[in-house]
Amino acid sequence: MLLEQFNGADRTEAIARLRPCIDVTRWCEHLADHRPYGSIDELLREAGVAASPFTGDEVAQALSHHPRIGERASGDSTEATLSRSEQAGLGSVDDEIAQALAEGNAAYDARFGRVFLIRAAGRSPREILDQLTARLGNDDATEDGIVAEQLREIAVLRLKGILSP
Ligand code: 2AL
Repeated sequence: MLLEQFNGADRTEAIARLRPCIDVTRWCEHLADHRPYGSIDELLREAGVAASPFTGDEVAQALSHHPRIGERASGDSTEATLSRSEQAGLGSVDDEIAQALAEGNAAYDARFGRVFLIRAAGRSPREILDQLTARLGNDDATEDGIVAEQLREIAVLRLKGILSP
């Protein structure tokens, strides 16, 4: 979808286009209601503004859509396609890293009671594993801040992808 089309779409359509970036209604509505945008950069800036901060409930809602690191999203929704592309580098990791990621995911879930989330695009499996291991040592408040930031990064990257010609 081009920026012009996004600017001209009716509100419901614009919100539907944004939803696969992150399922936070307030964020989608904010971006739809601040149209028109003069450039993609302007839209991306506004996306950051609307994401700062996400509330705890918004984070929980958004996390429910993210498959675990190392798990391929199924289906052909926009959201699943984006997730598979972000996690493409994890498709052929060696057994040792795959096993360590699975164990790390389980440990994170036990420690924080939610899915471990990281912006996977642009990161190697080793870097993701190292971050997972390091973040297990965080206190709750630090980790809450990191998760919100990772969600923001994923949403902004997806938005960029959706609106690139
Ligand atoms: C994901 C995902 O699906 N895409 C991404 O960047 N990170 N999942 C996750 N648990 O971090």
